[in-house]
Amino acid sequence: MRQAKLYRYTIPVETGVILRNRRLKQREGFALQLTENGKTGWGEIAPLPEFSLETLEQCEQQLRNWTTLWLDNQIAELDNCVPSVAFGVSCALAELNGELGEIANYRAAPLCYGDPDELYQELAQIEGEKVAKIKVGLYEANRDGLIANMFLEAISDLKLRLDANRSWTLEKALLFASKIAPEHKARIQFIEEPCKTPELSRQFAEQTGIAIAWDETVREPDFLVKKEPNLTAIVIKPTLVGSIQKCVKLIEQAHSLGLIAVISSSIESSLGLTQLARLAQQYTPNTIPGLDTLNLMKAQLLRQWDNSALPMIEVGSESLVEIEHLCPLSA
Ligand code: OSB
Ligand code: MG
Repeated sequence: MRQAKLYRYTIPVETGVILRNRRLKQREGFALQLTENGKTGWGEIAPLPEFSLETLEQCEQQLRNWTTLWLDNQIAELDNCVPSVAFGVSCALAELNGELGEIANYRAAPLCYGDPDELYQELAQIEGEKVAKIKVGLYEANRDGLIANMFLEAISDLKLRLDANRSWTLEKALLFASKIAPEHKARIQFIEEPCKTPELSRQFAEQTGIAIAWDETVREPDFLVKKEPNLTAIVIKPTLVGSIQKCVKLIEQAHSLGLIAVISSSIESSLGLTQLARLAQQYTPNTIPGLDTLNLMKAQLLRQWDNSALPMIEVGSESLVEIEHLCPLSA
């Protein structure tokens, strides 16, 4: 017999500069638990304000509809669901069916929130491939360029990922690039979406020889993975893209074209984040995923992230409330 429980969670969070226009204080979403023949699977459904187009109310409605069909053994399509629902439900199903490997890729590209000293200390502890990510485009392009160049200068085996979230004009992006010493440019693994449009970002890459990656562009309705000059990677944020199956298709297309596919966080709780780390291990084992966001949160949810010391929210806590327990109508 099948059973489903739907929970609603709230976790205090400090998103800082990650969300540019809004400082989230609370991360809110759903956890779905599916049970069948004594096995269970969990999924997290957490649309990200400012990035997701769907609301929590829409998600709840779709989750209830999908679950009702599933309990009744009817074919419940995920393709018609909003991305956060499709991703979370596909995770619960994949766990239930034993299709999501247990091993997680906890290697992180440490995120720099503006203080170079902090990043410097974090990098010193990393063994193996040193990759860091810096958010740029928040302050002076000039300053961003000086800081990036300083890191590349100071740490000779460092590779940098930069992320401008489409904030620069071509002129500002070129100003940034002018501060990077030519011999350091190749160690910028990519800069995500430097300019306000993909076309300007292409021009930036062509003029500077600095590699770029698509993130926002991947989520545009007509997006197709293509090989382009100076494009090294696509960033995949499953909560914003959709089901595991849809993400895997993108990963396979990217790999077949020689592009890196980076699985990345939409600030999920440790429940979704550990599943992203497992997906990364399974489908992009040679790439460091972009999952260094747990520390924005004040607690973990149901699953332990690596060796994090954050307190754990379990079932029964007032931060994780059961809102529905569904059994098949025929039972
Ligand atoms: O722009 O990549 C982004 C998190 C939430 C929303 C948008 C973004 C992010 C991240 C996640 O940067 C961390 C990463 O990708 O390394
Ligand atoms: Mg990005």
